[in-house]
Amino acid sequence: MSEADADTLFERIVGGEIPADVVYQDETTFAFRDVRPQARVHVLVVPRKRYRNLAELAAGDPRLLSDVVATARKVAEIEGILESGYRVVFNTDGDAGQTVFHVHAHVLGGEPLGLFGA
Ligand code: DGP
Repeated sequence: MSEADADTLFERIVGGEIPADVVYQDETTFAFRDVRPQARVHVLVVPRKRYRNLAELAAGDPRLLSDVVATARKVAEIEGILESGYRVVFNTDGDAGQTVFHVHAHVLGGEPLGLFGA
């Protein structure tokens, strides 16, 4: 995939142009299953409006960031992992391994998760 394709990938998923397993959507956010799940539950939450990464979203529209986090909670509720626990990860740029430059929260759970960075 070219860099430009990777940049617009999630916009095309949000727009329905590329199919995805949608878990939840509302006016400002969109949640769908990760195509390469790293846990029994692995859902991506994106704002409909594209920001490149967490740093740009936090600086540009903190309210929209709070919508993304609220949607992560909704996803946990829908997936039945609110009580058992879940992890929210925003990979941000190079060392974190971000590959798609449309900010997204990974919502992970449904099983015990390994210790981070171990
Ligand atoms: P990150 O490394 O944080 O940028 O994560 C990007 C995630 O996006 C990665 O876990 C795999 C997922 N992904 C990539 N392409 C697609 C796709 O076409 N559909 C779906 N559902 N997920 C994708």
